[in-house]
Amino acid sequence: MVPIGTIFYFNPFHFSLCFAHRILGTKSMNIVVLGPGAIGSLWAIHLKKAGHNVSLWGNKTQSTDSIQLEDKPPILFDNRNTQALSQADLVLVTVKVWQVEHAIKPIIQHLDSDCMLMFMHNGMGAVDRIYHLVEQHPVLLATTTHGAFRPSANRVNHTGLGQTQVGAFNDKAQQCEFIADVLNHAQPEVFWNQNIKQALWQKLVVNCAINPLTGIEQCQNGQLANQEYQTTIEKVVSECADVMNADGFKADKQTLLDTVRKVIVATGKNYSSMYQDVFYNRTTEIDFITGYLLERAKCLHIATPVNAELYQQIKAKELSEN
Ligand code: KPL
Repeated sequence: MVPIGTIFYFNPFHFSLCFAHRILGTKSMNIVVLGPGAIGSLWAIHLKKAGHNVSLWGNKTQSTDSIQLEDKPPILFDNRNTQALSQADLVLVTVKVWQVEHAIKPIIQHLDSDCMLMFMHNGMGAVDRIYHLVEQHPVLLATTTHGAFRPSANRVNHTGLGQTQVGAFNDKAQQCEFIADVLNHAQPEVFWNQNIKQALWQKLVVNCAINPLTGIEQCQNGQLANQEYQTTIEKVVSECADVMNADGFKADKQTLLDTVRKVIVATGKNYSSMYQDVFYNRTTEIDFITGYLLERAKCLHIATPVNAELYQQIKAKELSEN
């Protein structure tokens, strides 16, 4: 039974691109969530509840998998179903940024070339690296401030309401603005952003300021409000703003610093993703967060000594753990 209020969409690439989003009421979307971690699981549940055909593509080998949102009844999904891939209108890629290439390579052969690929992860630069594999598809980038946590393999907790921004990475995706409405209907609020890279840069600055420091200090985000960290945070943000400006993006140092401080307060009780990766001896996202910044800084001849020092400290931790 389809929930009341469900919005249905045609894949616009299967017929008229311009008017597709107006022709509602006929077909729900086929969606595969590639990498159902905390954020992926949250989207899988909400998209399924909104009436779409959602299946998962995760690490587990069994053909079905269930996810439970907080203490609600578990929801069953197909898992690793190649037919679901070949029928997919949208693949939502929510693996960690350093897993993108490994995750995409085996599935791409199964997808229709009109299938949209939406990448939602911390960090930048991963899609540029694999673009040659996906260029025939509409490619979208997304960034979200929803908080999610997986207390166990089949459970997800929604730890903080947030917003999601979506935008086109390539020309073929310029016509996919309707996807923001689809996602907004499932888990608001979702906005289409014509300049998604600007939004991703802003998130990158927040991550450059919070993630390495909390990983090194092994502290909650809120602890970074202490006086002892202010000079480092200010320098991190200032270097980021210089790189952003040189890279052609808008960046005001004070505004960025205010945003970082707001996130530190708003997520004060959180353990950042890098804190957790360091704590559990996992590969961190540093190469695509501070590492991306350093890469752009090198190309643009901008000095970033404080970010470089934080990068080295996290890399040293990664090496000593592996
Ligand atoms: O995105 C985050 C992360 O932990 O990766 C922040 C914004 C720092 C929230 O914890």
